[in-house]
Amino acid sequence: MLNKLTKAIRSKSDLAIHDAPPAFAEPLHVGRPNIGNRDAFLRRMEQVLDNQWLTNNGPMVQEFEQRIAEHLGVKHCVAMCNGTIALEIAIRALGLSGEVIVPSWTFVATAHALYWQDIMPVFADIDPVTHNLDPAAVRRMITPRTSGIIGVHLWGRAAPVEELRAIADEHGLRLMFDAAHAFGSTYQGQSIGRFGECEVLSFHATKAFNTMEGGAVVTNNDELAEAMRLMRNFGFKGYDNVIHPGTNGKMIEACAAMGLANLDGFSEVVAANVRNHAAYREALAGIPGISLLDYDPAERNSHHYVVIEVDESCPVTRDDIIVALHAENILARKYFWPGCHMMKPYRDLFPHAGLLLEHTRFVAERVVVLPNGAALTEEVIATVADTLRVLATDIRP
Ligand code: T4K
Repeated sequence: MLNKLTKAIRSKSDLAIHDAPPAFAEPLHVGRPNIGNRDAFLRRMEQVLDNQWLTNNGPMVQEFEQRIAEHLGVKHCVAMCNGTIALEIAIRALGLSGEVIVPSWTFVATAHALYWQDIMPVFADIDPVTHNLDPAAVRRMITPRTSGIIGVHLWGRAAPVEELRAIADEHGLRLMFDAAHAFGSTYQGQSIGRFGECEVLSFHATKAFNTMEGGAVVTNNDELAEAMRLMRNFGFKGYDNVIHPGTNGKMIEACAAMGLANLDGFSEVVAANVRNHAAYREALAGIPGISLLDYDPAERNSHHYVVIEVDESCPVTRDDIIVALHAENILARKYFWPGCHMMKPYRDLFPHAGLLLEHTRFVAERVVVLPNGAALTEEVIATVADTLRVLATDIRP
């Protein structure tokens, strides 16, 4: 459905913050789901209903796991009900305990998955250019209680995999990745999903590739995969035989059906995102103080996140930009402001964590994530950019 554009934005007086009508009749969301081939999904749903098999490792989930493992070139895909439970189960299966080093600059689920299990997330600073963990900062946070590192491939850009591997090996730590943003990304030409001891994917509705809700742990480790399969199904090994502590982390057949339908259309989603990114680049060029985060042309990336940074040379602040965009019904986001360390559960634990997170604080004050997705048009992108250009250049009172 096309979102109706109501006006052109050429000067300050055209802005909704100055009482003009909003640019869009309906809200323009950052996380609008990519709905793939409806017919393919509905056909698969007919099959699910005909099978009378709705969950508990049904045929759709098994096919989905096989297709994802093939797609990523990894031995095992253990599908789960969401990325957060997948993180929790992976953390348990790896036997993490005590302290685990994570970035603060990530979605709060990365930290929660540890803390929920009485493991302390210890926040290490990031590289302000890549927004990913800074290996030197990781080294600084290691203590005798550290059991592991969770790297996050933020915005689908690979974390410094090799450097983190070297640190983990040197200190006898386990290494896993939160690859929630990185379905379809590569590191040194190889699909994300193959690194660390395991990697965790999210297939949430707002992700480039979605199963409505869903997630998975992918790994080449047979034993780990086996343990996670048990854990996601209460530890059952056949009827009446519980051999492991566990929970309910199962993906349902309807989600797998959505995933299978969407997987066939994923390359089209990426192609649309790449086009959108290029259109944003062109439209945003020359706006003072605003830069678009780049993706490495040598690596694959779904280009799902359109991330801009607002620096000191911009005449308006990042937060003023958010207010002005929202007034136009452009619901841009400050992901992942203010950083996990500033969110109440963690701020209460570590009130001074920010002192060691200089780059996290710096980036958190600058980032705006703009709407993206297969349904976006060039006209919409141009309007988002026009709003930013007028805000940053038309500074007449
Ligand atoms: N690790 C990382 C690094 C992650 O980014 C995430 C999830 C996880 C782990 C955990 O994976 P999951 O357990 O979620 O599988 C959203 C998502 O809920 C979350 O999945 C995602 N990261 C995070 C980055 O974004 P919110 O709180 O921003 O969601 P919400 O409800 O504000 O939705 C975002 C936008 O999308 C809204 O403007 C509305 C729009 N939207 C949303 C849904 C669900 C739609 O248009 N349609 C929809 O169906 O967290």
